[in-house]
Formats: sequence, C-alpha cells, structure tokens
Amino acid sequence: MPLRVLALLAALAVSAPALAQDRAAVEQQFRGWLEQTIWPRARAEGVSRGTFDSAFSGVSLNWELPDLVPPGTTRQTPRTQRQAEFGAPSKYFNRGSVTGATSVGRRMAGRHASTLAAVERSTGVPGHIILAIWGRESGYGRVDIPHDAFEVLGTKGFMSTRADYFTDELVAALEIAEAGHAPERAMKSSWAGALGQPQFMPSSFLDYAADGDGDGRADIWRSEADTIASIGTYLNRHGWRPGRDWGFEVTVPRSVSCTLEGPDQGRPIRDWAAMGIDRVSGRAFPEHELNGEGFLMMPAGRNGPAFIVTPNFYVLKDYNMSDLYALFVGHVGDRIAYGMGDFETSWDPVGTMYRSDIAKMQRGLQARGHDVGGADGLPGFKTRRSIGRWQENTGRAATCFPESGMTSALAG
Ligand SMILES: [Ca+2]
Repeated sequence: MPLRVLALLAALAVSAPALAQDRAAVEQQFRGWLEQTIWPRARAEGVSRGTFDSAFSGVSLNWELPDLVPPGTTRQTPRTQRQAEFGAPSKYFNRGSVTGATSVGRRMAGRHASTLAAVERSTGVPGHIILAIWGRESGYGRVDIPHDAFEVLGTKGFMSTRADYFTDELVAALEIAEAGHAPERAMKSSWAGALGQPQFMPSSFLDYAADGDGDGRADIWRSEADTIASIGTYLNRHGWRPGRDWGFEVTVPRSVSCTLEGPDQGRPIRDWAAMGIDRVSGRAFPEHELNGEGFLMMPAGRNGPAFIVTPNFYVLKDYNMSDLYALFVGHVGDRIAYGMGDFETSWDPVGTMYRSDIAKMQRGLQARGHDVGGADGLPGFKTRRSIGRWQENTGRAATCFPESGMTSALAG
C-alpha cells in the first residue's frame, strides 16, 4: 500500500472520534445561539417562552441537510452540483407525474367542489389551477413531508450558506406556532424548510395562509380546505387576473423569431395572432383575450412546444421561479378542467449536457455582451433568447436552446 494511502487512513482513524467531539461542541454552540440570538428576537415578536421551549424540545442539528457550513469551516461547492446533468424539459412532463396529478386532481375537484368554488369567488383563482399547484407541491397531501420544521430551520439558520434568510424564517415559524395554527410537532417541512401541503416558507405562511374550513386556524398540514384557501390567497395577492387564462399552446411560423420570447416583450394577443401565431387546437384565441397582453414562451426554444402566455403565467412563477413549473401547473390544470391531452408538439431529445456546460455557454454569451440572467447553468428565457440572438448574428438558424456543440463555438 502506498505510503500516502497509509497516511490518509491514519488521519481518518484519528479524525472520526474527533468529529464526534466537534459535533457535540457545535450542538452546544447551537443551544447558545438559540438562547442568545433567537429567543430575544422571538420574544420581541410576541412568542411566549412556553412556545419557544416546546418548539426546540428534543430538537438537535440535522447534519444530513445540504449546504451546511458548520462553525470553523468554509463554504465548498458540492461536487454533485458541479457535475449535475442538465435535465431535459421533457423529463418535467413525464407521463406518470402528469397523469397522476390529473387523475387525483379530478377526484379532488369532486370532493372539494364547494370549497374550490368559494375560494374562486373570493380570490378569482380557478379551482383547477389551485388543484394543479397542490398536486405538484405535495401530491395532494400524499407525499410524506418528514422533517420537523424547527430542526430544519434551526439547523440552516445556525449553519448554512443562507443563514440570515433561514434565521428570519425560523423566527416566522415560531410566530406560527405561537398563533396555534397547528401543534408544534405537527409543523412538518421539506428539507428546505417549506411547510405543509402547499409548501409555504414560514414568511409566506404569515402573509398568505388562510382558513378554508372556518375553525379559525390555517392548518396547511392537516386541512385540505385550508390548503386550497391558502394557495388561492397566495396567487390572488401576487396579482392573479380573474377571467384570464394562463396561456395557450401555439405554432410559431419561421417568420417570427424565437428571440421575441420573454415577459419584457409583451404585446396584445391580437398582434401575435396577426404575426401568424395560431393555437394548436385550430380554434381562435378567445375574444376576451385578444386585447390583453400576451408573451411568447418557448421553454425548449425551437425544439419543443411553444406558447402564448398571459400575465397569470408569471403569477404562477411567483410560486416557483421556473418556466417549466408554471407550465406544468397550467397544463395539468387544463387537463383537470377540460380533459385536454398531451402537448401537440413533442419535445426533441436533448443530448447529454451538464449544467457546467451550459454555464460555460452563458459565460461565452456574456463575454459577447448578452444578458443571460446569470451563468447558473439553467437555460431561462434570457439565456434562450441570447442564444437565438447569437445564432442570428453569426448566420446560424436560430433555435434559442443550448446544444452541446455550442460550448466550443462560444469559447473562442
Ligand atoms: Ca382551518
């Protein structure tokens, strides 16, 4: 065995018990932080000592969570993130998730018809949109949400890459406990601290959680009516426009450039129609939508379905900042409400690319003066249309979507 390996093994043998000791010391620091930093802030927000003690009773640091920065260490980019494969848009719409969300959603539409109608009257948000979000976030409450919210938020507030953010969320969670919306041990969250069936961060809960069943509490963990009312309230307060659709699948003629995509390039839907953009259904755009603003949205550029979306699409993105998320919700909503089938246009296969490859392309586009919205390895609309503009500028056919061959072309 090479000497270096022996030395490494020896070091590991020493460091294992040392690690346990370190963790015990860090747990002590965590307890001190709760007492000295969190308790004064919670008390100032009206949280009682009883609520505080009960929330952290039996809670210790969760060392399995991602993005932790224990005291005395520095942030390291996790290897998994560097090597993450770029997920093709089609994966987001795999048959199981779409048909599962649709069929259970239809059953829920029947079971909660009166609650959904009441929430639509008060918020303007159609029931099928609320159902699709509920399905996506927690499988209509069927997905196990295993973590104790105080364990997750406490750990990430104390030692994570976004400690300040999670510290604020931890204080908000204590306010929720103080108000008695749910028993503390019932306040379950995802590993990222999102609460209950609609997956609200605690600060969103304080702003938007609503009581749908009239018992005076907003119990988004156990009450389906409260979950429905809370999602409707969230979208309403983010500007949902009653009476408008979320969007329509369309065909985009070659004469219309894919670089016209994006929420900052809106025009009346009647203008898009005049440019030759048609609905795939063969029907005209609804009369009441024609004067409203519409936006071109091509999540896979020329390599997949295209859409004219309305401002409500961007309200859905306020729930989760992803075009594919908002499209999933709108599409599943359509299937629940209207029995609509698959997208007419299929998603072209995407060759294997890593997020690091896309980040490289983004840096190449930035060096050429394009706005890609940050070199994060994800092809959002700014990246897509910048690719299209670069393709048009260099005499290529504009596809507005990353391809593996572009990395070298953009590096030079
Ligand atoms: Ca309630």
